[in-house]
Amino acid sequence: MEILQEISLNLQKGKAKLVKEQVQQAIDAGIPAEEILEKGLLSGMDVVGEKFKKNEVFVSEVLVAARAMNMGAALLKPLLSSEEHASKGKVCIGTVKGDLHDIGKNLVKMMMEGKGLEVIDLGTDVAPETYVETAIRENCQIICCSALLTTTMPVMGEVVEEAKKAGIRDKVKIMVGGAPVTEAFCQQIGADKYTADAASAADAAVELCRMGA
Ligand code: B1M
Repeated sequence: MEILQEISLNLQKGKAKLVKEQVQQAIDAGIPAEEILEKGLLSGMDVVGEKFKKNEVFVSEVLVAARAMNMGAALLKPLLSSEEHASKGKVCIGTVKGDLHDIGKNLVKMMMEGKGLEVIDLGTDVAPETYVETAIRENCQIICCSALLTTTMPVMGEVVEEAKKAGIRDKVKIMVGGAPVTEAFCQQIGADKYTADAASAADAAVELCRMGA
C-alpha cells in the first residue's frame, strides 16, 4: 500500500507533521491500526536503525525520526487500545537505569493497555528500587523491564534481586524485553518471561495475570 511506504519514507526523513497527516489518512482509508504501525512506522524506524548502525545517520536524525514515530503512534493509540475496557490486571513498566530508549517500551505499554491491563509507566532510567517500590505500593502483578543497550541489560538482573530482597519475588512476575534481550538471558537472571515484541508481551502479561501472577 502506497500510503504506508510514504509514511515509512517520511518517518526516515523526520517529517513528523507529514507522518501525522498520512497516518490520519491511512486511518481514514480504513487500513487497520496494526498494519499502519508495522508497515508504516516500524518499517521506517527499522531503516533508520540500520543506518544508525552503519554511521550513515547521526543521533539528531534518529531523534527527529523518533519524534515522527511518536506523533504517528499517538494517533494509533486509541485504536490499538479500544479492545477492552475492564482492567485485567495491573503492571508497572519502565526502561532500566542508564537507558533512555523509550519507543519500544511505549509500544509495549500501548499494546498492554489495548488488552485491558492497567499500566503504570515509570518512564526511562528506572532504578531497580523504583520498580519494586512501585509494585509494592500499587499492588502490581507484573514488573516489566525494557532495555536497548547491552550495557544496561544487567540492571534487569538487579531488579530480580531487589524483588527477592524486598520479599515479593513469589508475588510478582518479572517480564523482560528489548532488542538485545534473549530467552537465554531471561533464564540466566531468573526473570519469568521474555517476549520479542510488543504484541506478544501484551498477550503474555494478560496470561500471567489470568494465572494469578
Ligand atoms: Co540508541 N542505540 N543509543 N538511540 N538506538 C540502539 C539501541 C543501537 C542498537 C544502535 C546501534 O548502534 N546499532 C545501539 C545499542 C548498541 C548496544 O548496546 N549493543 C544504541 C546506542 C549505542 C545508543 C547511544 C549509546 C548512542 C550514543 O549516544 N553514542 C545512546 C544511549 C543513550 C542512553 O540510553 N543512555 C543512544 C541514543 C539514542 C537516541 C536518544 C538517539 C534514540 C532513542 C530515542 C527514544 O527512544 N526516545 C535512539 C534510537 C532511536 C535507537 C535505535 C535507532 C532504534 C531503537 C528503537 O526505538 N527501535 C536503535 C537501533 C535499532 O534498534 N535498530 C538504537 C524501535 C522500537 C520499536 O524497537 O525498542 O527494540 P525496540 O522495541 C521492540 C522490541 O524490542 C520489544 O517490543 C518493541 C516492538 O515490538 N520490546 C519489548 C521492547 N521492550 C520490551 C519489553 C518487553 C517485551 C518486549 O517486556 C517487558
